[in-house]
Amino acid sequence: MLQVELQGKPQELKPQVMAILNVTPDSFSDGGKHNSCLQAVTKAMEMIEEGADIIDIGGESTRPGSAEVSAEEELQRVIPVIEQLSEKTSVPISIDTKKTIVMREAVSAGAKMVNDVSALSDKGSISFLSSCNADICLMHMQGIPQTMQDSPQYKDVAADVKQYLQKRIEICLQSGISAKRIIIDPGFGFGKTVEDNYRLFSNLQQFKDLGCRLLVGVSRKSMIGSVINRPVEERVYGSCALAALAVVKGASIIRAHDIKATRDAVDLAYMVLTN
Ligand code: 9MG
Repeated sequence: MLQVELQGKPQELKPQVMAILNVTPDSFSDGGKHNSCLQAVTKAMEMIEEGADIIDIGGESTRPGSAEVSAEEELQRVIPVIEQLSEKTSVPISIDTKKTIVMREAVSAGAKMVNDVSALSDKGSISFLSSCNADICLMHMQGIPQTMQDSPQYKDVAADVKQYLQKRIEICLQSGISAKRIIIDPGFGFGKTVEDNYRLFSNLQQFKDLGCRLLVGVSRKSMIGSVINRPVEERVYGSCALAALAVVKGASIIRAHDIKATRDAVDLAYMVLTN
């Protein structure tokens, strides 16, 4: 967790809940682009009411097996939502994208953070981030979403992921992006077996050595379903259990679907941590 000095004593900063707002065609049912934009903004405002600190807007699915969409399509999905939402709230908006062009347009529409599951692999993304003030989440992924779960391979999953993130941080620092703006994420479920995910989770505290805020995204993921044997719509309690544990292990940001429940879990874990 991020530390600040208060009256000479280091104080933990309260962990944040990042709300997931997918704006893919299957997210908001009935017709028309305008209608779904309105529904997305309404959903975001509800999640803010429930305690979200950041809204993470994504127009391309990163689920295992999902297909890529064009930049034009992604822009059409996310930009109107960012424009309208940033008129209504000062809660920071994050853009979940791998594409430099989408990052650029989203930041000029009002996004304050870039969440990139490819850790700035697209051409021009590092130089764009070094030219603006947006925060950046660098996530680890082995492979690409279409095939990443086919046969993940690691020598030592925690050490390998940590080494990768350290290299990505170094590249950012060399490009003038300060550590304060960088958030790291081990990427649960992105090219990892269930065992890899739990080994990573057990070693989460080691990632704090890298000197950046740590984001954890496990909400409703199959690593939870495979242990408690429940379908995706029944994974709220499991997601909250891991959210609380992640806070105790040093996470500063929890990415989640179920905001009310996650807020409670995070606040209680934080209470334990600070007493
Ligand atoms: C987009 N997305 C889906 N899962 C994610 C996770 O675990 N972390 C981050 N940063 N983004 C994610």
